[in-house]
Amino acid sequence: MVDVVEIERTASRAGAAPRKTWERAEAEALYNLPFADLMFQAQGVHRANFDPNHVETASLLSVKTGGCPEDCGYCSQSAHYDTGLKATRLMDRADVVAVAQRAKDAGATRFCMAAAWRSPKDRDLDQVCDMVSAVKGLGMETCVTLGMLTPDQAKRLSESGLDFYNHNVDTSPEFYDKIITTRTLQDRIDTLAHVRDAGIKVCCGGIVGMGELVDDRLGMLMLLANLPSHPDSVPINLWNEVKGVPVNDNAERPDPIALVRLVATARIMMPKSVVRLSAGRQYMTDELQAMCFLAGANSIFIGDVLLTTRNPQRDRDANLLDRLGITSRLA
Ligand code: SAM
Ligand code: DTB
Ligand code: SF4
Repeated sequence: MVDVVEIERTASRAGAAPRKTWERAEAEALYNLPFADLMFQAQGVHRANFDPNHVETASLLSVKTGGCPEDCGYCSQSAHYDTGLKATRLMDRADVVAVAQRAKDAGATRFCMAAAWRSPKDRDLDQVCDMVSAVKGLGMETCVTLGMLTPDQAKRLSESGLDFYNHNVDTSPEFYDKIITTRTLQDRIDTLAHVRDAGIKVCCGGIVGMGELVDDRLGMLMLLANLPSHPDSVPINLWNEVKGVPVNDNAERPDPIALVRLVATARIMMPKSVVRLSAGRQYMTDELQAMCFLAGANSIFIGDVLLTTRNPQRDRDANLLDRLGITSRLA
């Protein structure tokens, strides 16, 4: 079991005091408000902080796929499970830049490069830094997710011009050990502190639909909202089904209304964070996605694949945003 108090203490040592320490009862009370009242509050907070008719569009590329030594029970890329995925080496910079250019042409403003590592080797990090500089040169925002970082590695990424680092808490402190055993939640909190200290913006969220309770989903939001500063981006992933991983045994897709409630609660608890409706949108109806945007979600991944799993087709996304009068680079 993870010691939440110790995590909060470490988090406080690492930076400024939390903006507001959310108590469980407060988060629960928000989440359980009558639906119309919850949506009204979330809309108020959203409109006070963002253009309610704009959604950010990001694109993902797996620059190093599979063969990962971690045992994250949801992931197609873990070497612990037989998912049928072929491991690859780190891509060449020129190939990455070509994909980024195509993503930009297709309407993406941010390009996120992911590697299936526990943590990068210094030689690999040099190559990723080169990729970051080159993609920035295209005029796109950059994000990478490479696993755990040392303070020095975070500094080097910052010097390469990196805008965001994605590193998720994934789930609640109470559920964490049922999903991952090879690295602790505290390891992740430490990496987030190194990223923040290096002046890189933090992208941090998690996954729902892995068999967790509503209490765990709220515990995850509390963990995020009680970090020393709110993550700049909060990806909320719906577990994208992968054959051969342990999560299959307990996975249950959340009730759609529960998902909207969660997004609205995230919006209220982290008013200025961009909330990204991340993996799993292909399971959602247009109406459910529209409700999530009303609840305060204001970013999506575009492109037919995420890292190794499916995402809605570009035309479906463009058509949905168009019907909602939402501006993005997709239009
Ligand atoms: N290896 C790095 C790490 O885990 O820190 C970076 C890549 S990893 C794929 C990034 C995040 O993607 C994970 O933390 C998890 O939240 C999310 N993710 C991975 N597989 C997923 C799946 N099948 N469905 C939804 N989200 C997933
Ligand atoms: C995040 O929270 N979601 C993205 C990004 N960070 C790297 C990853 C989603 C991965 C979905 C599973 C896959 O395609 O392999
Ligand atoms: Fe490896 Fe990241 Fe997948 Fe975990 S989520 S197995 S660390 S690639």
